[in-house]
Parts: sequence; C-alpha cells; structure tokens
Amino acid sequence: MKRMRAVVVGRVDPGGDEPNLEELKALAHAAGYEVVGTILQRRKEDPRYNIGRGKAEELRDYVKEHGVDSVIFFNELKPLQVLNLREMLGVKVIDRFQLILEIFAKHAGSKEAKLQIELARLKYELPRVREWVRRAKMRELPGFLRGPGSYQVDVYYRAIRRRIIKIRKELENIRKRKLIQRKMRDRIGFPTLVLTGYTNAGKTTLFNRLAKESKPVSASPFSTLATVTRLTDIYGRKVMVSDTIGFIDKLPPLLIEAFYTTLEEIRLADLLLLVIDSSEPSSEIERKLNASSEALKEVGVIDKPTIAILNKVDMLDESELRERMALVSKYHDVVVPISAITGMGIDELKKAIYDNLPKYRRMSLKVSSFDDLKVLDDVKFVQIKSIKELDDGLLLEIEGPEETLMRIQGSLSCEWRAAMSI
Ligand SMILES: Nc1nc2c(ncn2[C@@H]2O[C@H](COP(=O)(O)OP(=O)(O)OP(=O)(O)O)[C@@H](O)[C@H]2O)c(=O)[nH]1
Ligand SMILES: [Mg+2]
Repeated sequence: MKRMRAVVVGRVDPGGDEPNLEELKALAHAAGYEVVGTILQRRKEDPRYNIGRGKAEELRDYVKEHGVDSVIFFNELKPLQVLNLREMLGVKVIDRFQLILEIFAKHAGSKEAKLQIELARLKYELPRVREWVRRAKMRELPGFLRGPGSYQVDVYYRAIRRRIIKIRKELENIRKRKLIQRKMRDRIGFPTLVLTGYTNAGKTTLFNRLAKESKPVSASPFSTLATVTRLTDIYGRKVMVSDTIGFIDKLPPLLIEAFYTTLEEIRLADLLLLVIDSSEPSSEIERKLNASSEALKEVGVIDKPTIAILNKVDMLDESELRERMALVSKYHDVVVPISAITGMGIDELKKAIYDNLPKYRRMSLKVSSFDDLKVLDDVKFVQIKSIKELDDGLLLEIEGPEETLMRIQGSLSCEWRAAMSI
C-alpha cells in the first residue's frame, strides 16, 4: 500500500515545552503516513493559521515542491484554522487528535470501539460544522466550501447531533451489558488484576503469557482498544486479569471522554500491573511514567496498590537494568524486572502478584436460616466453600478478605468459629 506523504508541524509558545515531534512521527507512521518533513516554530498562536502566516506560506511551497498530500499538526487546530490552512495549502490538514483517531479506526474490531471512534469524531466535528454554518450564513466560506448553501450545512449539523444522541444510546446499552457481566464476575468473587501503562509497553504480550492467550501485539501504538478479561491462576489463587487500552502523553480530552472513562476495570481493580518499556532512555521512561499517572488520575484512579513492571529487560545490559530499577523505584515501591517475550522474571512477577493480592481467610459461620444468607449478596470476593444443614440452622464455610469477613460477622447475629488464614 502506498503511504501518504506527510509533513509534521509543531508550534511552541515562547518559553513553552517543545512538542514531541518524534512521537508524532511514530504515530503518523502507525497511521500509514510517510513523514517527509518536519517544521517546528516558536511563536505565539496565530488565530488564522496557528503557525505564523509567513511559516504557512513556507509550508505551502514545501508541500508543492515535495508532493506532500497531508499536513499533520501537533497543536490542536481551531475550526477556522483548519479552513484557512486547507485553503492555503490545498491538501488534507489534520491535528494530533485526528491522527490518533485514524490509528484507532485501523484497529477497531469491536462494535463498541467503532461507536466510540465515531462519537469522538462527530464531537470533534460539531464545533467545526457550527463554524461553517455561521460562515455560510455570512457567505464568507473559503472557495472550496462555498458550494453548499447555509441550508445544507444546517441540515448536516442537525444530522450530526441526531447521530451523536443515537450512538450515546447504543453505547449506553453495550455498557449496561458489560456492567452486568462485571457484577457477575464480582459475585463469583475473584480478585482482579489490570494491566495498564503507556501504549506499546508490552501489556498484551504479558497478558498473553499470564492468561495463556494469543491476542494481537504489534510494534505500532494502540493495538489494543477494547478491554479483554480472562480468568487465570497465580500459584493456585484464581484471579481475573484484564488487558486495557494504553495511554499517551497529552491525551486529547475528547478521546478520554470516548475511550478512557469506560475503564471501570481500572477503577475497580484490586491490583494494578503498570507495564513500563525499559528499553527506552531514562528520560522517556520518566516522561511516560508521568503521562501514565496523569492519565490514571484522569480516569479517577489514585493510590491503588500497584506493581511496576519493568518490561523488555532482554534489551538491557546489567548496568542499564540497575539504573532503570533505581529510576522506577523512585516512583513505585514494588518494581519487578521481566521480559514478557522471553519469560525472564515471570515467576518473580507471579510471586509479587501473589504477595500483593488481598489477603484471604476462611471462616465457619452458623446462620439460623437461608434468609440470613442475604448479607452475602452484596459483598465482593466472598465465596461460600461449603454449606452443611444442621438441626437448628446452616453451617457455612466462607472464604474472603479478612476485613469483609469481620464485617459480615458483625452484621449477623450468628455464631462463628475461628477464622483461619489460608
Ligand atoms: N524486546 C522485547 N520486546 C517486547 C517485549 N514485550 C513486548 N515487546 C514488543 O513490544 C511491542 C508492543 O507490544 P504489545 O504487547 O503490543 O504492547 P501493548 O502495551 O499491548 O501496546 P498497545 O496495546 O498498542 O498499547 C511489540 O512489538 C512486542 O513484540 C519484551 O519483553 N522484549
Ligand atoms: Mg496491547
């Protein structure tokens, strides 16, 4: 397949942090572009073109000379800027948000992911169409958009709004179904582990190893969009393990809304497995660690028990490994080096997981009737191991986290026998 030829453009406010054009290039590559040029400008935002007019003219000449067919901005473009840039450059103009969405669209397998992408795209388009409507009414659209009258643009605008409402409803239904499934899982009572971290860190590779699965992995970012959950076994303890969508620096808010707020798995997890690509330079590791913790905060996860997993250590020598361990230990108490590909360190990781799972105990509980069992309906992780009928009631053997068992015991006026550790 022939790749589209693209130029990536970044603008930075005077005194601001440089935009990460290397990562933007990698994203462009993943979306199917060949990046033939890079432009970086330091100046404050020009309301018409984002970059300065002079720079935009330079870009126009470059586009003509080098047969470029797409221009990709790091900065978020305002509706008017897109219109002006398209008119001046005469080629496709997108920003980082649209680029990420193009990658998502390539990888979207499930109906939910497809709907989420459509929702994000329509919500992105809405203010832009509003701008068209306003300008069509004032008859000042740039040449190529002058065709449709304000009436057609109005119709289009209303159609988008209707579609957004419809997608929201469909997503709501899908999520309700998922919630029911999750509740059933909770009732079964296994602790949950969630793999999280920056995109491309190796989450799915590790998931496949832990869950004996074969989900697709790739060197391209955002291979995984939808959460996958499997039951597995860690030294005899049954656990649910989930693989999730990866994070990226400066996640566009519209994407957070469409994709990441649905990450209940992370919020409800008993233990997070934060996967880190240790083969990168320390500065990158640190940047991605910060981006991941920002993203976790965005989705409402703070202070959750976490194991930091230093993945891809097969690519490091001993001194590099020591340095990476020291770096990540500054951020996390439990750090385990592994290679998800070769299997190195997996046993140590399993031990760390086992040690950090909620502690379980078993106890015998005597209740006078089946009605008393209702207290067990809403508690998480408690399993009934056996029920014995007695003359004056039921004798249960239950297993679960110590705190929960104590709570049950307190809420029931029942006899209980010694709780024992397992
Ligand atoms: N050398 C090396 N490469 C690895 C290791 N684990 C994963 N990779 C590679 O890293 C790339 C990304 O792996 P994935 O498992 O798809 O990563 P991910 O975190 O699930 O990525 P997304 O779902 O795209 O966010 C692939 O090319 C893997 O082959 C490892 O231990 N060593
Ligand atoms: Mg993945």
